[in-house]
Amino acid sequence: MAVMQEIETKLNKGISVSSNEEIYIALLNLVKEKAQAKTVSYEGGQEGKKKLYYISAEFLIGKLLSNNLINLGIYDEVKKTLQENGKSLAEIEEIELEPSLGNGGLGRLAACFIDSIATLGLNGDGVGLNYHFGLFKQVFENNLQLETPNPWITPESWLTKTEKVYPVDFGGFTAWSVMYDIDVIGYNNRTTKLHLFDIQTIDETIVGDTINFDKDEIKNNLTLFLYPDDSDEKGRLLRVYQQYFMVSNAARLVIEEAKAKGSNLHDLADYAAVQINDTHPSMVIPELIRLLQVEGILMDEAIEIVSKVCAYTNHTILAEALEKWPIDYINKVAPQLMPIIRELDNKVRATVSDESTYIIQNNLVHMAHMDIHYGHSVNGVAYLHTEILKNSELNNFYRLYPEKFNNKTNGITFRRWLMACNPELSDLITELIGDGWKTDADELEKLGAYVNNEKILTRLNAIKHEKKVELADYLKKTQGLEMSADSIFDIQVKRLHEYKRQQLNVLYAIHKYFEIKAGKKPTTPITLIFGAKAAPAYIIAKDIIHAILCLQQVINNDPEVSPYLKVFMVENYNVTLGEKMYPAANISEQISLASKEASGTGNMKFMLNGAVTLGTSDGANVEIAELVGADNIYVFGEDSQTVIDRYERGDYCSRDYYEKDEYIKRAVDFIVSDEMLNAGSRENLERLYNELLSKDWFMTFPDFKDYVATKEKAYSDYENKKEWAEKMLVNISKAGFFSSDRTIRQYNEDIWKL
Ligand code: 26V
Repeated sequence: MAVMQEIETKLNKGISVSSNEEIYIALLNLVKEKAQAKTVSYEGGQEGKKKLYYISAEFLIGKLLSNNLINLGIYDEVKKTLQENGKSLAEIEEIELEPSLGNGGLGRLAACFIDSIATLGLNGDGVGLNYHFGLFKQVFENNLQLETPNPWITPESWLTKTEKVYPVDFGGFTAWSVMYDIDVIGYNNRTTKLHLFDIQTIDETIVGDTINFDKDEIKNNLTLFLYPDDSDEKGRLLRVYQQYFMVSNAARLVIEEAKAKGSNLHDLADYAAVQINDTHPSMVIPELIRLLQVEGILMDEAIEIVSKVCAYTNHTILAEALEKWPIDYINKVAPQLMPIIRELDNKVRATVSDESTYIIQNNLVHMAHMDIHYGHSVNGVAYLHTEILKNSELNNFYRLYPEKFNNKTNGITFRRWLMACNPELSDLITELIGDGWKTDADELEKLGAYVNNEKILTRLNAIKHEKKVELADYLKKTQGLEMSADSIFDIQVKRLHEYKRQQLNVLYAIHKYFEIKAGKKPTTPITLIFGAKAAPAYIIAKDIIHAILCLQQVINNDPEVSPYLKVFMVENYNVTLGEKMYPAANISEQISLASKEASGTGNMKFMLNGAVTLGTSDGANVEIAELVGADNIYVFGEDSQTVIDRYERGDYCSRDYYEKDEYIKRAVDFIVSDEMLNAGSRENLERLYNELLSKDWFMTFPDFKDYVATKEKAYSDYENKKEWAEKMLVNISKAGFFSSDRTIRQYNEDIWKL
């Protein structure tokens, strides 16, 4: 049946006489039906014996309609059909609410991975939690971030309620789960599933206008929010409840599905691979051991089986982000796990002399230690990151188990991050090299043949300009921000964290403001765009947001400066906004302190869309630099070893830099100037000022001078439109390596072996 008829059958009337809401629901149900038709079954002989369970506390999937239409191969037809009936697919997409089921990179990576798993036709599902509100929605008031609830579940949604329910035993009470599924539609391939577990007794009415709620009644609140505020005891405890609920359900699913395929559980590793995405799902190890014991398998064998099934991915080297749960918490939440965890720890103590690797230390359970001792694989997420894990952060473990360590450089799905968000560029690429790149990303290399082709370079520039106009229009309409597409779009979008150093970009903006006042005007005006959410309890991160918003007010209202420099902070940066921002960027800011950003994936999205990176030698930037060559990236700052050594010596003194460098002093002092204090709050601005002067823990001052010089070089190179377009083209042509299809192939070859 033609798509037109299919939609109208769902609508039970003509498209042209239907509302956008009705059409959205018709499309949603049509897609679900088509997805269902592409699921495969073990009984049907199409599904393999071994299955991957990618367990993750976060799946930042973003809106699904467009992506699903693309992966089903009907996007163009639907768009055209709607157009012919006076409707706009873009407007219909606006109706869908974004499920914000993740914080940032880690959650978005999981979403890219399940897309690639389905696209490669691999037998693997995602397993996570069905948060009702997800991450908070960010609103700005008085130049400050406020957090409000962000509901996304509507009566008709991508969720399908399944029959699967499990009792989960917590200390003192039992709660029943219910499993919801979201179809994961591979590009021209099969459908797999994202299983999201919910608690049957969830009570949304607990939530009012804020993200504060009664954290006591676990039965009613377990899946309300993603990572609720963990600055207080109850919040942290709730997080342990969430984690145990997630893995207990996952473990049952693993065992049940393996048994259904004929496993006797002694051979579980032939039926299941479990990927532990950071330490949030680590309790799956003792939980699986426990369930195997319930099934009659003895402890030692159960441990051996589980070790063959489980593999762990590390996503950060920040010590404060490595989870360590008090024994008391685990005893309260899941007392049945503690004897098993003790046994696991005792076995380590009996055989390993290095005490730093023990699982239980000072009454804390080190989750990553459990994963490394009792999983068969430990991987980092970029070359440099894995090297740092092996040689510094996890060196004690690397010496015990060198064979377990491996690198899997992150990737992104090109379906969402090019085909869907930048159809103009996607079409140009296909026109030039055919559409093989859509399934074999390495084919993008063929674009290299066009680096000297002026016509193509001109078209590339035209597309970039068009995407800038689109972004400018969108931000004007939705947020009242006014920017000119004729300026340089220099964009930094990512979570707000001191190590990512948005504050360094802020210091640059202030520096430039003074330079312009002094008469040094840029040839092309500069637009600095930020987007970032700060964790609700992360005080300094919120102060940095405050500083950016104050600066936006001061600079954009200064008639002397604003024709040449503007600063914007977009509100509520999320996947949907990212899809509009990456294609519009000229410069991609990746300025984390070297050694601190495990990989980054935004850097890849910018590159793929023809932005040129301005970055430190950190995370995957290192691999980008190697691929594109020194002429096509702007690298600055100290390298990771210099940084690691300085931390080791502990002799960094930010005040020394401040006193010796007049430009640093001028920029830092401006944070508490009358202009800024007029726009904002003394308390926040002084706190940031003092933090930089007394700590600057992430060493912005040592990199400041090089950052300014390198950024100026990039801006001046931008003036040569042709050469800049060449850089864009080289970046796009070398981006194939960062397809998550490549990453997933490597996970499968080295770890899962499906
Ligand atoms: C978590 C926390 C929690 C509490 C205190 C501070 C803090 C700081 C960082 C984190 C991040 C946890 C893990 C994470 O999201 N890592 C990100 O994973 C991405 C996908 O691998 C990677 O691209 C990013 O570089 C990495 O930061």
